[in-house]
Amino acid sequence: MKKATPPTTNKHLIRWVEKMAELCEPERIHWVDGSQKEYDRLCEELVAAGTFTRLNPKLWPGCFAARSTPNDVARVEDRTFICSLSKDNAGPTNNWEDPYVMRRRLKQLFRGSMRGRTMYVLPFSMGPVGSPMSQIGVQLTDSPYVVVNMRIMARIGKPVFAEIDKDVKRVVPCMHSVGAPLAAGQKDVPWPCNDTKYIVHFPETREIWSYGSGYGGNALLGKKCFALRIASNIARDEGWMAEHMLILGIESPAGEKTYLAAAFPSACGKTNLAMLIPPKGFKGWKVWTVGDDIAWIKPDESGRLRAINPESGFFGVAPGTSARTNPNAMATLARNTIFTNVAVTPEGGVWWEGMTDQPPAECTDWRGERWTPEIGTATGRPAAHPNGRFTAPASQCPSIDSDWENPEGVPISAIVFGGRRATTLPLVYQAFNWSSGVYIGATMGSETTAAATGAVGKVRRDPMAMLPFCGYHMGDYFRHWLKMQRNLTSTPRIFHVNWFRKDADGHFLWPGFSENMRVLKWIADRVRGRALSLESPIGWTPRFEDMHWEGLDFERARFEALQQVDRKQWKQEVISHEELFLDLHDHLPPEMVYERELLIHRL
Ligand code: TSX
Ligand code: MN
Repeated sequence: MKKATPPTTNKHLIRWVEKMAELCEPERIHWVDGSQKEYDRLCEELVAAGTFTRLNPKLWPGCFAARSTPNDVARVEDRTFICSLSKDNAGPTNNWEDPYVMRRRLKQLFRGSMRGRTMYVLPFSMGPVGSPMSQIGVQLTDSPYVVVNMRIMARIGKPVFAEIDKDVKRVVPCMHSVGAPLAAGQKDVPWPCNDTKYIVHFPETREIWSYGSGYGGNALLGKKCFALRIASNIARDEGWMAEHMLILGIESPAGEKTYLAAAFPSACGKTNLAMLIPPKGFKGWKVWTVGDDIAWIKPDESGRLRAINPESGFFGVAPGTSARTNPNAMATLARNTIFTNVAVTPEGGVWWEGMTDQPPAECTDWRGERWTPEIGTATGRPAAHPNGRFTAPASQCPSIDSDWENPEGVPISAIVFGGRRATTLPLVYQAFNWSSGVYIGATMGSETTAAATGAVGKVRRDPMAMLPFCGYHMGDYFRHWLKMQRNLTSTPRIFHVNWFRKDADGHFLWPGFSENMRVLKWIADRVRGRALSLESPIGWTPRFEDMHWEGLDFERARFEALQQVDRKQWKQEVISHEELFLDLHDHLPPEMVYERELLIHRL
């Protein structure tokens, strides 16, 4: 094996890389410097390997499209493990395996797993390099696709090695192999992966081991694995929060900025909200984007919460993204973007369902097969995979906030929970206080939309949108949320929103999208003590006259239907809260039981 001089003086790191190379037996080791030159060369190699198609530079400058194999298109929750020493610490909502047993199994899987391939040593910083809120990891991976995606999603390379060499921060080791070693002379495939997949977290030793997948959250280990599952453990131990939240700033015409963080389960349009453009009637108002997926939130010296976006790019779902639903996203992904599992047009462009009203006359679908609208209708196959993605630099977003890379983060005045609910949940309401807000987050749920994942329209509880991402017991996580209040001089106000309530005929009551600005404005006004509301059994709800209606003709009666708190429906709702709580019972903080009792009494 050829050996290069490591660009680091950190002995632990060098020794670990040597040990892992001995285990995985790669043909060569490449220390990633993170430069543009290196990125361009890796992209060239991916084109040569057939993994990437270079898009037409006149239409999509600096863009590439990749197709995965059909068995590697999404996160694999049933193959995701939290291997804490005690099963009890992982809780009933995580898969658990004994860390000693799992380590032995992983050693076997990784033995020789990189044969014939390059092992990339990829240092990354989650959060701006040098920020007191940032965390550092090093991912060893045999996937150049992962390296180029990580360069968009995180700060990588030389500046991070420099940070590691200061030796002041603990480095999280992240092992990744697609699990497809090459025999001598064996030809590679465009998307190597393995049918056997493991996404494994060791919370006590702060380690990640990922095997068999090259896709998104399974392989870009800085994101869900580190920034949520491992970071939630670090945050609990250190008194901060690692949350599955977007961060946005609302700016008034007077230039006053109010930042909020918001948690939504999938298929609620989180990225669309993060990049919202105010509608007519909001002259001089702006929404600024800090992040669309993850927030690290920490109390500052004065006892206020401040948040950073640990990522530097957007790994967004392509289908449904259009100039109508999210013009800022379309502008962001117009250049220097990697597309995965979308359709490619004969002109060298990309297309996905919902991008334009008219599909292209012909294209290559995400499986690499010829697709026409007629074939689509006949076979029922979409051109793009429903989980097809864009990986785009956050810096290219027209609405990116001036403080999005502030090492101190931005001050958080409000926390918003949301879900997709056809009934029961009003458009918006405000929690009475911190603990009733934690209850609202703990009991939030969303109706399923994808037929593939069970019954459509069934409410699935997803506390704080963290069910697949909390790296320890959900009950302890609620306790941590409650405890956070004690370190704060002022807590953010907590709200719940629902853009998806329907009338008796099954029509959406609320236009959503840009018009959500009206809700954001009420939230910002509430935070600053400027908007009135009514006390309802579930929390504070705006009256028609408390909302800004300029530019939208919206009937009072319709708003009242949207905001209605139906006691009968809510009694059913409280009963279904109990189902989740039963599972978590032995770790559930008593406050959650008290809040439920109070809610029942008010109903
Ligand atoms: O993202 C959405 N948002 C948030 C936008 C900032 N979506 C898309 C969800 C799938 C990812 C929404 N869909 C929203 C919403 O606020 N609301 C709806 C429901 C809806 C859909 C269509 C219409 C109205 C509401 N009306 C017309 O298409 C004309
Ligand atoms: Mn997410």
